Amino acid sequence: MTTLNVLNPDAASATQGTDTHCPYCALQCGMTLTPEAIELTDANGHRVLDMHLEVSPRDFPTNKGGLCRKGWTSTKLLTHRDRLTTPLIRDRKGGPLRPASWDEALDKIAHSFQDVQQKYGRDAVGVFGGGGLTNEKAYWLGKFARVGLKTASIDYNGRFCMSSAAAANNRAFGMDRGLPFPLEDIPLAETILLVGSNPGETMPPFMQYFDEQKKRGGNLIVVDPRRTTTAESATLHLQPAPGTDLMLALGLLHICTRDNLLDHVFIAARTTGYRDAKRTVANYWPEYVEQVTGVPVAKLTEAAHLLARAKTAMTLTARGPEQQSKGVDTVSAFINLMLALGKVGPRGSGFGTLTGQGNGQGGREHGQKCDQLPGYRSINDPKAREHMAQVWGVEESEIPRAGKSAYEMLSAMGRPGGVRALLVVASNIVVSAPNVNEIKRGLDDLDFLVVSDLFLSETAQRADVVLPTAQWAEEEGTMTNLEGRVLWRKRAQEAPTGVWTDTKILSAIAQRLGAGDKFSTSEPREIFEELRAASRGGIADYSGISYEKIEAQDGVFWPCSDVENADHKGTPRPFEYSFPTPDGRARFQAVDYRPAGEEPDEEFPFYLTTGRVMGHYQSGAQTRRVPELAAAMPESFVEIHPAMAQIWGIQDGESVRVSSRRGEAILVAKFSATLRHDVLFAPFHWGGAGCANLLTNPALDPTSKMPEFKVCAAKIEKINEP
Ligand SMILES: Nc1nc2c(c(=O)[nH]1)N[C@H]1C(S)=C(S)[C@@H](COP(=O)(O)OP(=O)(O)OC[C@H]3O[C@@H](n4cnc5c(=O)[nH]c(N)nc54)[C@H](O)[C@@H]3O)O[C@H]1N2
Ligand SMILES: Nc1nc2c(c(=O)[nH]1)N[C@H]1C(S)=C(S)[C@@H](COP(=O)(O)OP(=O)(O)OC[C@H]3O[C@@H](n4cnc5c(=O)[nH]c(N)nc54)[C@H](O)[C@@H]3O)O[C@H]1N2
Ligand code: SF4
Ligand SMILES: [Mo]
Repeated sequence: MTTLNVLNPDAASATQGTDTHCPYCALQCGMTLTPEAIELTDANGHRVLDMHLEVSPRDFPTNKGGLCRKGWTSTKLLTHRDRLTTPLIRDRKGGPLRPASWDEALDKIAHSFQDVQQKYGRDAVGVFGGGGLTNEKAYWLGKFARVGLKTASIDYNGRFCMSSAAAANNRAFGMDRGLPFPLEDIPLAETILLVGSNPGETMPPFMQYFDEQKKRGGNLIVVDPRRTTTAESATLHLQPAPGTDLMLALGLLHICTRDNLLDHVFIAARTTGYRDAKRTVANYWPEYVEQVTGVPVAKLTEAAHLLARAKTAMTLTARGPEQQSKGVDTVSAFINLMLALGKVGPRGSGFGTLTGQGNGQGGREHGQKCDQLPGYRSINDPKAREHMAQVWGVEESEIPRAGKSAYEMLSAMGRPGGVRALLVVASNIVVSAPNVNEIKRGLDDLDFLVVSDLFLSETAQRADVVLPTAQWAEEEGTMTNLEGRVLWRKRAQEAPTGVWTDTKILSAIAQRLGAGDKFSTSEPREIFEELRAASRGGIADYSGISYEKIEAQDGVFWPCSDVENADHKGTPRPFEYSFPTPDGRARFQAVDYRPAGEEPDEEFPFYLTTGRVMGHYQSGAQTRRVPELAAAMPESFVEIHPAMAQIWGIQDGESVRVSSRRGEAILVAKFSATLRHDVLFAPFHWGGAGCANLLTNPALDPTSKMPEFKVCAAKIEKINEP
């Protein structure tokens, strides 16, 4: 018997296994990876031994021993046969990709970037990052753009995810920490209003907290156009039309005001701006709100009273209300509601938003955003620029200014003034960006595309150079979960021969660009030390956090600037006594309703909304390659109400054409008797003809630049109709 796959001998000999976290979502469930020998039959029919990491759940505060199916199967991708293990180069447009050495690939990248910058200026080379990257990688990528390439053109997929909630939290509270309290506070809320979030599928172990809350006699109100598994478990389900959450929030505050349920002591003591907000709310009569949202007045009133009369209450939002062209105002309206009720701060009460990607929180703090420097600093703030110039050893004037947001940068690719070369690290934009026909056009018009990925994703397939990168269990780093808790993701085994880490790749390119002295390391721990210094004094201050401290106390909540005190746990509840605004008060925002960028009409009579299913993750580049997950959900589909399907002559399970003003997709019809009659729902986990983003509307929120993934107008047809 021969050994096929030689693992890190340290890990292989460890009997305890490695305590780490799941590679996927922001819950960052704790798991232990233990090496096990498995017997296989090779191509010649010989029995061989292979080493493989077994997953077992860990009793960590977020998952308390639970894992979803994606977590259980996550190690299958480490030894997957599709795994990239050598750089690939395309010699001419339209030609094939061929294997190449690292030197050849990196030289080609450096020359192409320099060539484009000489011809079109520095900002013509763009960088696109991802919220799945560790803090170290996200920080290194931001530094690579500003110091290595000296380009203003950097943004990331978090723009498509948390940007609306982030902007609303910043303007209300002066800080964007998705949940400003730990998950353990959730069961303390008598009433929870959960808006456009489906953790039953997107974070299954999270549901334990709602179960406990309900066991204590609490109420859960779910706002979702679909009757999801989460809505099924609720005390009350409100089913508004997509894109009308802002109206709903204004209506709830109107009812609470009318029925004298506000906390005027809290409003006076801890907030500003109430008078202006109150004035706008006066217009949102319950009957008017019912007309626009479709939620009956009786249910609106019941929800408002359940929330206002509870001693403790929480509102939690996720992508439903946020991925709209008015996502920021919508989140602001829900924050207003909680402030007016005096339900922000005391334990068991508060407003929070559920971050999605594994490091969605940390990934938006350390410089991947086009307008941001590490520590959640603004790139326009002269003091922040001075501080970073010192940390990086450059002149303040050399740090570029703010660039374009994600969709603005991507849709301008290849156009005058747009980027002509792009480096994509950890995102599959050909599947996940809105209006993908435009994204494909842009990628084709680029002079040069580089993609760093684990697999030949749909985006990597279009690249001029593809770089194979290490996976989660093969490198260490820190992740900041949905609670703002900084975690240590440990290394459990070595990466396969030929694969590099993203930090090593970036440092090697920087060297070839003449910035090697600023990128003299690629070790995560050394980069984390630099990140600590970079974030010191910023809003997201990590200066008091170390790997050892994280290990000792199940993670550290930022901000944490206490370097001396090894026991300092950081700040689990930053809003408990005051808000991090200049006057310590939270700020109401006067917001008014406006319709979605596109509403159903005669030609496109349905609302199309998009989202997730349990077994697949994001663009599906990873989970479509896990046999169990692919088998359970093999193809892209669209949910439709059976009564509407009958009108259109559509059978359950048949392939249909769904189209919008931007394109068409071929999807399998799936009947859902609990869906609103005017809504179609499609998940976005597939590429090709079944890609939901062929249809979505890139109407952007004016503040956050979030595209309207959750609302567009669409029609559905039988494929074989004349
Ligand atoms: N299985 C799985 N889990 C994941 C992910 C994944 O891809 N797959 N991704 C992770 C990431 S990055 C994220 S951001 C989170 C997202 O987590 P969620 O926000 O829970 O996921 P979504 O399915 O995008 O949207 C939630 C719900 O919003 C509803 N919705 C649609 N339109 C509207 C609307 O106009 N108003 C309201 N109120 N609701 C609406 C949808 O019906 C859906 O049930 O999940 C994380 N977890
Ligand atoms: N229609 C519609 N579209 C949406 C959404 C929606 O609700 N509806 N949601 C949006 C949201 S919330 C999000 S977060 C985005 C996510 O969409 P994407 O950014 O496309 O997310 P992923 O599929 O996670 O892409 C990650 C890619 O990086 C690779 N990868 C994983 N880890 C690493 C790493 O450490 N290094 C490198 N170099 N590569 C790595 C994976 O193999 C994969 O190809 O989609 C958005 N798009
Ligand atoms: S809920 Fe999220 S973190 Fe937990 S196992 Fe599933 S994908 Fe992983
Ligand atoms: Mo996300």
